[in-house]
Amino acid sequence: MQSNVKKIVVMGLGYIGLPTASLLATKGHHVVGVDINKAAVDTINQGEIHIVEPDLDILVKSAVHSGKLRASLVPEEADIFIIAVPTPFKDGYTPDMTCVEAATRTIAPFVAVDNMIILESTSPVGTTERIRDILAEERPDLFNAAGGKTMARVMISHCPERVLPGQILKELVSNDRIIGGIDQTSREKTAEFYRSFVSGQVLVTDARTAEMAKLTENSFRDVNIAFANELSLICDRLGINVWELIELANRHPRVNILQPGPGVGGHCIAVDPWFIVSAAPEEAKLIRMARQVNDGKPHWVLEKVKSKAEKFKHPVIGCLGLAFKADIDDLRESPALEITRELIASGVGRVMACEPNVQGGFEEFPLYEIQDVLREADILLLLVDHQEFKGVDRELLKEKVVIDTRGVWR
Ligand code: SAJ
Repeated sequence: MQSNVKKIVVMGLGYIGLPTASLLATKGHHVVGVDINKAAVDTINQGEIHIVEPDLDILVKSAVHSGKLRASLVPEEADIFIIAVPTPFKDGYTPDMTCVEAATRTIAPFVAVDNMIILESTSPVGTTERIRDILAEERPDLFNAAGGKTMARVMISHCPERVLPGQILKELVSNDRIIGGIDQTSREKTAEFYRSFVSGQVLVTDARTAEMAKLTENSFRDVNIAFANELSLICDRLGINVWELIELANRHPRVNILQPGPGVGGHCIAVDPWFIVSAAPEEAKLIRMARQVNDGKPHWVLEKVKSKAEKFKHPVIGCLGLAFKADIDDLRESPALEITRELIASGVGRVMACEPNVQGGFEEFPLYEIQDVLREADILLLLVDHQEFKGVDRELLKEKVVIDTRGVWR
């Protein structure tokens, strides 16, 4: 085996782990992707994918067919272990680290001296140190005690994933990366590994700063979206078009306001700020408030629809879009889905939902074609700025009550 070709185990084959594993395999490394989901493992071993992301199918197919990538339910010995498992929150908005801890304990028997362990999952501050402590507990032979300090004989770093769903393959290579090591060797050697496949800059720091940097990036976005969402409520009260307002204000050279919407969805921005709030509840006032503003927006939209529906005897409400953002099929934490479900449950009228990126329907409700919704609905509720909705003939909207939460039809 060439010295720069490594054996790599990737723990977790989701939106981050699978693209990463496939990319590394196409760079010539021998990659074993590990997941607890047998159906996902079988699908990948057939060269197919269980998630939707542009061009990922081609990459996975080529990685699997080259023999460099295979999926498995169990890890094995390797040079590098990458952990890319979910880090959700539990009741009370505290981080649920079960998957990271389980992945660490699962790889522990296979780790050898001089191996590299990399945590990519977005994690609360202190998680990389926690991985070190779990390993020290499971495998004391991987650590030296010197001068009262425990020195790891393995490299452990945090390299937070930063890719945008919908652009994962491009951003996996082009984004700058932050490497936070538990010691100098960890950060330098891990940075060297990332520089071998990343074209962006690779910046090094300590593990806690790297963890906080990732949480900060997503909180920055959440706070700024909350500002836009709060403006949309204020403008509604004052009879001002918020989209025109933002466009005008953004012509100032130092102003860059984001876009209001029906709320913030996805598994990242709606989750990660809570990791900061839970670690520093006294101080993180603005970050908590932003979460509350964004989480309150679906309810505001719901009330808006209900008040418009009052003037109809048997209102038909068309919900356009269910995904958490434009041109994807991802429904996780989606405010559009939440609003649609609550509208149905409220019994305020007949709801016709349309989601062009999802095939078939849902257990609780059917999906309709856009033409049928446009024809039959009294109230059109635009929830996601999908391409399919942007081109709708404005003439068809004239007879309808339109609630456009994304400013697509203004
Ligand atoms: N949204 C708005 N208004 C905006 C921008 C977004 O309402 O102006 C909404 C979207 O509709 C969506 C939510 O925010 O519901 C989040 O969408 P997004 O496109 O901003 O971000 P994500 O969650 O798809 O990906 C984010 C990215 N982080 C940043 O941009 C700082 C990505 O780079 C991260 O890798 C990802 O989180 C992650 O995995 O943490």
